[in-house]
Amino acid sequence: MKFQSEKNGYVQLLSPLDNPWLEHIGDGSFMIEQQELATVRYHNIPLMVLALRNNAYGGMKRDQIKNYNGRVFGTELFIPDLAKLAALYDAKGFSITRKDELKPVFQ
Ligand SMILES: Cc1ncc(C[n+]2csc(CCOP(=O)(O)OP(=O)(O)O)c2C)c(N)n1
Repeated sequence: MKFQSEKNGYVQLLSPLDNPWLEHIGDGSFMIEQQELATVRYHNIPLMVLALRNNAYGGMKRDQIKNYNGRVFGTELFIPDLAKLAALYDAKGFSITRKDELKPVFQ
């Protein structure tokens, strides 16, 4: 699957599935769209997802702290075990906390 950004900002599907894809995403955004893993599973799309975990809509939380006198509302999240969630969609899930754990997971 290849996507190419166009000058006017939209994204277009250029070719059928051919290469594995890596998506990197925040844990909050992942939770909003995680049901798309069902589509990925249904069509056997070769996708890897790297979800960065901070248990928050981090950018929004930062802006609340900075611009609203530290008043944080609705931006701290409960995020379940995403490796277990992956397993429910027949995907392999790994939880890592250190940089040196990354390479073995990709291999
Ligand atoms: C469907 C949808 N709903 C809401 C938003 C608004 N939105 C933009 S970024 C974001 C969350 C970002 O949190 P996270 O992905 O955890 O990244 P972080 O800021 O922590 O790095 C949200 C809810 C969106 N982009 N798309």
